[in-house]
Formats: sequence, structure tokens, C-alpha cells
Amino acid sequence: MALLHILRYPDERLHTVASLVPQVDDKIRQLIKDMAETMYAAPGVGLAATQVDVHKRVIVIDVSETRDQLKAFINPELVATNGESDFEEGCLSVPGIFEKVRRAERITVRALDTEGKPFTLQADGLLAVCIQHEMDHLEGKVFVEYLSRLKQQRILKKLKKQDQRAPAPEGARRAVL
Ligand code: GNR
Ligand code: NI
Repeated sequence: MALLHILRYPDERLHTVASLVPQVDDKIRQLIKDMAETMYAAPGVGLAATQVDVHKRVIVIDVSETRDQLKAFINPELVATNGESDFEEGCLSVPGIFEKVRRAERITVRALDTEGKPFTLQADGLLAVCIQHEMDHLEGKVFVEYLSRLKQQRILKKLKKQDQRAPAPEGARRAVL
């Protein structure tokens, strides 16, 4: 088991489009274990492989209060969406920022499980929000990109200030646009 480093916005690696997983093998299962450990430690309700600089279509989510209902999605696809709702989102890659984002209220997602077996899941509420938020990460999209330019500028400024106080280790730092 290992804790992985989480990239921080505006790190350009967060804009990488993830590749399909051709085969669910032990390496992918180990990645899922490490991602779950990282998500629980953070703590967060979800984590996309993109956030740990692994550009494969893998997501882990646990929205349970007991933190014992881990869900892993490999090569997830939205097969249906219904309704709209605004939900206040946060992101482990954008620490300290919480803003409302409009997304589908109910979704049906199809993915592979850790055995490489396809499954379909219907979701609403926080789980539906979280699945959409994580699938965006796999497309290189961060939730703040749904906000106005003005809000994005304020967020970049705030993150830059935070970073001066607690710089991210290694190469995660980058000049703000
Ligand atoms: O921990 C997280 N909480 C959260 C709250 C509302 C909407 C989405 C999320 S996902 C986030 C973890 C994260 O950054 N996943 O990519
Ligand atoms: Ni996120």
C-alpha cells in the first residue's frame, strides 16, 4: 500500500486525457488500492487516477458515512443522464475552494469492476455528482472550469497565496496563468 501525491490545480497534468485500460490486471488492482488509501487519508469521497498523475481511466469513490463502501470504476461511461441539479463541490486538487456546479441529477454509468467484469449502476445525489466530477478528471477537466472567468481568476489567486504558505512538494508548482 502507498499514499500517492495529489496534483494541485493549476498543474497542467490535470488537463491530460486518460487512456482506456486495455486489461484489468494486478497492476490496475494495486493502483486502485493505492488510490483508495490516498482518498481515505485525504480525506475525500472520490479520486480519479488523473489526480495522482496516472493517466488511465480509473476512479475510486466512497460516499458512505462509514467509509467502508469502496466503489471502483474502470473505463466508466455514462449511458444515461436525467434532470439537473446544483451541488456545492470541492476537489482534492483545488483545496479550500467550494462552489456550486450544475450537473445531471440522475445518471446510469457502465464500467468494469476490479475483475474486469462489466456492471451498470444507477446513481443520484452525492454519488451521481461524484461520478460526474471524477469522469471529468479523466477528460482533463477540473470543476472550477465550469465557473465564470472572474471566479476562476479569484480561485487562482487564492491558490497561489495558499501555495506560498504551504508549497506542494516536487514539481507540482507552476506559475499561475
Ligand atoms: O472529496 C471530494 N468531495 C466532493 C464534494 C462534492 C462534489 C465532488 C467531490 S469529489 C472530491 C474529491 C475529488 O477531488 N475527487 O476528484
Ligand atoms: Ni476532484
